[in-house]
Amino acid sequence: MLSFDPNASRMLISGNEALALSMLHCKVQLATGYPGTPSTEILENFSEFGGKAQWAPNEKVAAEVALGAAFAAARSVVTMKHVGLNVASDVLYTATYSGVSGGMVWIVADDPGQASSQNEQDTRNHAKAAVCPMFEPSDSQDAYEMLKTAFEVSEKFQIPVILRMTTRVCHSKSIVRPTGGLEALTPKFVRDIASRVMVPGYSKPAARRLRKKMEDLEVWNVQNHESLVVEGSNDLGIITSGICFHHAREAAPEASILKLGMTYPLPADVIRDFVKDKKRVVVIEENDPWLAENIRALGISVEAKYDPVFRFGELDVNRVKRILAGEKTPDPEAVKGKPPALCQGCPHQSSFAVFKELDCIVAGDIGCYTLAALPPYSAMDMMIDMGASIGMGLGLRHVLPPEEARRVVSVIGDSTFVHSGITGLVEMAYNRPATGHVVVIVDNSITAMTGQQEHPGTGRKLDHSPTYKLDYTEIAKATGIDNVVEVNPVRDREAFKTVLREALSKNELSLIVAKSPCILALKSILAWEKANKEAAAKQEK
Ligand SMILES: Cc1ncc(C[n+]2csc(CCOP(=O)(O)OP(=O)(O)O)c2C)c(N)n1
Ligand code: SF4
Repeated sequence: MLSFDPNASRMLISGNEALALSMLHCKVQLATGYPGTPSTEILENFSEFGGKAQWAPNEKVAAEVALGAAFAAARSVVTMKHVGLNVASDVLYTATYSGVSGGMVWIVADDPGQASSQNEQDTRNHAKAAVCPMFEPSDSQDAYEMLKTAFEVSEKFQIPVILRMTTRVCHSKSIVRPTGGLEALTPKFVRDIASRVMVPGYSKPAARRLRKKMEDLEVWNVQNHESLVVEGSNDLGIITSGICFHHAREAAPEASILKLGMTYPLPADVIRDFVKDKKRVVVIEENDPWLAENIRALGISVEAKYDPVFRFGELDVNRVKRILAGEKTPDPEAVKGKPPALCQGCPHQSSFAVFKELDCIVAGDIGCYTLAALPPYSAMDMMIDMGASIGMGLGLRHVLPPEEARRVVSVIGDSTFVHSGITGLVEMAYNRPATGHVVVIVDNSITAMTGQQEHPGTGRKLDHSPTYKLDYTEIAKATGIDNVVEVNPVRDREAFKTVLREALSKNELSLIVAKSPCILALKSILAWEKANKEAAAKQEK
């Protein structure tokens, strides 16, 4: 539900809300993505504004859909969290070669400090490796403006552009004054096989064209001065980007600051000009020392943060002060909060109690149910990335002695199964372990961990309207799984235990769908279903 009036001239909104507003003003024709904290609300807000927003099964598919729209000369956005870009990187690394006909912006949200992520990777490495121009907003107004500029760049240079957000910029509220958007584009298809079919004969010249675009883009970055210089003392200069700009201003109000807006390609001449009269220049940035390393690679001497201490976690004003003071001591121990836990009455509790009772070796996956790795359950033995449970479980089955292999079960959420579990089933039937294998989909009928998003298995779209519902049982049968059983682990815990025990004892391939809704989402699910039924009945009349 929107908490502000999108037509106001001044509003206090989050970075994610500012992006959705800017997407509306920029007349984005299609926005796709896959949920992931801290990026999820961008599409939800855009949909509430009446924009065309849709969840894809995963980030790779989302990026491909958005790319197709940009090939058809439309303006498109794809959203994801940082690890989502790993899934979609296969698209990005060649889409920069092919270029686009319309405008395409990849909004990728990093999570320094790992508020809700399995790692702390830095998207800026992907931007450089994929040769993709990149902007880094520092607050909501920046997010609003830079999306527009990102489209201008994308359309002028016919290239996808990354807008790199971070948790603090996504979720903090600051003032936005809308400044107007862009003229609408008119989608049309113009055949251009040499630019769009990346076989070596066409991709080799495309690679050269891309490098030339980056040279031109650097000139554009210098001339358009997407950077901001805050004049101050020549004793201390700070080069920064994103949220760190605000921390740096507060930590060192006397310093001169160069805030970089477009951080790839870097505006080398702007940086040289900034450092030339400064006695000392320090780079302030979260995550990897990416700016510092790339500025040094230009032959410009700058100080970087002390890496072993300041590479991890978000920065704040105190930590920036410590960096500027050249401190190398570890941060004071943070006060430990209450560890996260499954909600009271969560259906995952029943499933994991059974895995524990049966002494299963659980190859796990990502979702609310990952919390079952913590006490009191301690019932998940591994978790690496979305969809990995099935492959890892199969690997264990292939090498462990039979009596141990028969304890192995792969446990995966419903959204995660659709995201990247289906190919695991294909592998399971293709390279069948001697002891067979057992996969359990802990199906709570929603993407709970990121805040109750729909997915193809719920039968509802992003705006909760009805659509085709994926049938896990039919998928399993079609991929060659021997046994498929659906059981409610909450209402029928003993039946679930019996089904699982039997499946583990056979040398066969089994899929168990442990179906019981997320209790936090249940009320909303019932309301959406009721509204859809009523709408269908109205249409029939
Ligand atoms: C590649 C990637 N994309 C997105 C995410 C964010 N994320 C983590 S788990 C998850 C899905 C959780 O849904 P589900 O599997 O249904 O489990 P539930 O939380 O409902 O128990 C998402 C979107 C991620 N960690 N990695
Ligand atoms: S949100 Fe739903 S799935 Fe997640 S812990 Fe709570 S009840 Fe369980």
